Amino acid sequence: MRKAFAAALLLALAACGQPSAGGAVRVTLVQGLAGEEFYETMACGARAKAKELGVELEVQGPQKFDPTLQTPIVNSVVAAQPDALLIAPTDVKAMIAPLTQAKQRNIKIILVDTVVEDASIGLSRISTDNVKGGAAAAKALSEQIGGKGKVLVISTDPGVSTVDARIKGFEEEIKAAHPGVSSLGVQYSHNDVGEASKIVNAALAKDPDLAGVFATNLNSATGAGTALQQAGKLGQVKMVGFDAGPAQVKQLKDGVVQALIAQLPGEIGAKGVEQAFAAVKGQQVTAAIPTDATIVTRENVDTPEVRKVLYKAGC
Ligand code: T6T
Repeated sequence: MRKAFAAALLLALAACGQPSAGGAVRVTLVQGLAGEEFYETMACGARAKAKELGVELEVQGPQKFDPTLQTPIVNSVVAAQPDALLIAPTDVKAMIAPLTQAKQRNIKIILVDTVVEDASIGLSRISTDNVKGGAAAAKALSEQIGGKGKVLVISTDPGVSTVDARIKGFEEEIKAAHPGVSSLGVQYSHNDVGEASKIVNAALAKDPDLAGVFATNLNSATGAGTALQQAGKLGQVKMVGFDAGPAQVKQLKDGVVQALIAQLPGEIGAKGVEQAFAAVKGQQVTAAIPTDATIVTRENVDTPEVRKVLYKAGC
């Protein structure tokens, strides 16, 4: 009996994790997707700020942008009990339950980039104004196609707050101010480059007069651009993509894509650490922090201000 009690106690202690040796604030960043340039740039910003504040930062992420892969990561982070969790939730609904567990264990949660539908989760939410970004993409694409023609939107999955907001902004802007542009609607690539290419190939077969494509994130843009290039449609079909990783910048310079909407993932990560630190120290946190976006074109891509906002594969 006594032995069983002692074993249970040991297990419970292990689940509580180890406090930092030096008493530093312990923060874990759970990315939406490991190794992807948007989230790697975010991690770089978070690491730099953590160093400045003396925060112990761990970074983890799933191999796919998928709540079934992100949930076990969150569960193991909760078991290790850091002081704060910065997370880009991969689904507005599916990530509520694991994050509620984290909240119940008194881990301070800061949402970076994406959010969940439960407004009580996330002491601070830091992200681009994605509706505005989607509207900017619509304006840029309409301008590229001379204000008329069919356009297609390629996104990842429904239920991802950021890309859903970009679609909303795009569709609203087209309806409100671009009467000659007709939207063929949204198709979902599950954030897979190959799937995004297939969607564009099928769209070109069905609508050979397709005039434009809006790709709502990195992988959608990479796949869509590759398909347009391989189909020999450069110049005929114009494209605007969200995000500005090395592959997107190359596509821009090669004339595959006409404009990119670059976010500030490094700043999102840095601000996330700042907010986490404040929350743990009982200082004031800011509920919502919007970060800027920049329209990148072939004309401005090599200017010093724009070079600063392009994403990196590592720090
Ligand atoms: O666009 C970013 C991010 O904002 C979005 O939530 C998911 O996709 C990216 O990581 C880029 O692939």
